[in-house]
Amino acid sequence: MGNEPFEEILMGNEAIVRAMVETGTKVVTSYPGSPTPEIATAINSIPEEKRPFYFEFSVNEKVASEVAFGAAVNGNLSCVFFKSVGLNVALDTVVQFSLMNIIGGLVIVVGDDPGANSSQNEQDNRNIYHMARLTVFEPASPKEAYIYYKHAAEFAKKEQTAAVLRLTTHVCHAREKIGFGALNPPPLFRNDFNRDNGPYIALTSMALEMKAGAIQKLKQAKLFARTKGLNTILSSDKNQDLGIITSGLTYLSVLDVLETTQTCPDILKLGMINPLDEEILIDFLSSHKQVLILEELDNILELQIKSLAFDNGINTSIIGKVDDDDFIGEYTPDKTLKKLAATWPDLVSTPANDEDALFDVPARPAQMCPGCGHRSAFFAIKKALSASDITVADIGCHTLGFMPPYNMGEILMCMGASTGMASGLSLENSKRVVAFLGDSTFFHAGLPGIINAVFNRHDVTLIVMENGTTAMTGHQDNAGECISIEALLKGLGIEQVVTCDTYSQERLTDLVRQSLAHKGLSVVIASHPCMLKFTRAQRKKTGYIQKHISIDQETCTRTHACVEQFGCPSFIRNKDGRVDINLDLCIGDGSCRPSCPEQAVGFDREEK
Ligand SMILES: Cc1ncc(C[n+]2csc(CCOP(=O)(O)OP(=O)(O)O)c2C)c(N)n1
Repeated sequence: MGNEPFEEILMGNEAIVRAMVETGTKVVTSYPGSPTPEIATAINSIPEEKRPFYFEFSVNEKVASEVAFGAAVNGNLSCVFFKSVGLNVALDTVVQFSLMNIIGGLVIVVGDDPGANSSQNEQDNRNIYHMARLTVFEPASPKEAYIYYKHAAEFAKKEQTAAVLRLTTHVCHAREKIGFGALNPPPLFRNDFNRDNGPYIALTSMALEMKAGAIQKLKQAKLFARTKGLNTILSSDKNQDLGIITSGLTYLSVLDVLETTQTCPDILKLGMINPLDEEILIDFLSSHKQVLILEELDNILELQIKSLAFDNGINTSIIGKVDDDDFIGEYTPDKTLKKLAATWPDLVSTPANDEDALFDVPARPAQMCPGCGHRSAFFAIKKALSASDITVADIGCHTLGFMPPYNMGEILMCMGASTGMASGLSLENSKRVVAFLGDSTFFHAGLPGIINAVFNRHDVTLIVMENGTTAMTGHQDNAGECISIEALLKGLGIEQVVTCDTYSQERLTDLVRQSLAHKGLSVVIASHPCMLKFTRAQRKKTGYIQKHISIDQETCTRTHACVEQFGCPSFIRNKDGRVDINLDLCIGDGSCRPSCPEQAVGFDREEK
């Protein structure tokens, strides 16, 4: 990263890191989650000694927000970033931010995920910013993500507050050529915390006084948006009757669709979506006969704009969401085209049959990687369970245990919820209840459920799926690197805590049986390093030779236990029943070998 201005094609997530450096951001914190983890990858690509700010992965989004806040009230411009549902975890803290005098300024980058591409829901966090009285900047492209981060930082510093940079999946992941600014020498770390900069204790009447301050800062936000020209009108001058109000990526979808039309409605693009600038909206509404509001997910803009029109006696016809489908999924150009065609058939023609546009691509379900320790764990644990046992999943790579052939994990909620749900299910229940939990999730939100089970003596067997990393989101570090989960659980007074490598499948089956027989909370730590991370590291070493598994075709009786019970994607079952190994996938770990009753699965000749 040079000091001079330059141009480069970068992802939105990467461009934000340059903006952090250019604005003199001093402290950055996060808990990983799509669509934002590449922000951390870009940060980590700067060697620590050259990085002009402090960065940490905190144990969860709430703690990450608190660390960034602490640094910001000490006078340092700070940033916290996480995914959509991360805001749920952080909310108890984040909802207080607008009440505080954050002297250094704080930027909260949240990646929403319309389409639930990599999330357990597609919640629209714009609902929350209104309640939390937070100013929200919404870029439409990677270039704008870079520019709007700088706006958010400037505003947060100026008003001594927190501001949100709202991203969505494709703004994070798209790539665009961006012109970057010059770097000034990084500011020094500040230690300016002083209670007189507060009040910082929001209790009783102070909370109300502080709320009045939050309302004032939102008014300043509207002025800031005007000075920066964040809410802009794109006018073709040909069609003054029709207008569109939109924001974020949907704006680009609208441009895409309207590229082919003869006339183009005027477009009001909102770059600041909370608070809304009533003045520009009233002007726009009053000067058009019909206005279509195009927004992904909920009808947040629509409800506010309709109420604004009502209060101001504006008769413009305002069209928002019409059917349930309008609330679901991404506003891709296809979907936007359909919506525009349904609203203004004379302007945009109805798209040809959908089927024509689809490629016939076979579905490719998510699955665990070859050699994944979780697969060995599920294979072994299944042998210890009976059909009546209830299995409760948690979020992580191990969630995939719900799929065939393992079929373990019949209910899933959110990170860390498995032990609590299992406790509830175990009450007055003759069925045994087994919960699963990943190691990163253990520290993130898993511990309170475990402590609750100890405290209230719930009869649950918990299996901690320990792989030494936060695998699902791209191998980020977690607290398990320096804190022993086994020691921690023993310290909580849990009597039955055992650890087993998941490749020792017979032993793991035995330990799960023993733990199920134990009354109260019992824990099995099913441990094996993430093999994707491990093999990647191995391949970087010189002289590394890839091992493979081979099948002795003379011994193989074609029972297919390897395919049907172990289910590693490296096995290929041919039409004639013969099983082969896909050498591009197989990592030669051998964890599949115990699955063959005939012992026909061995290592390839080279390794014997
Ligand atoms: C509140 C929240 N934050 C972040 C995520 C993204 N996420 C999904 S699973 C996961 C953690 C996975 O790590 P771990 O528990 O160790 O299981 P593994 O994938 O390694 O098996 C994360 C961070 C999420 N779903 N919810």
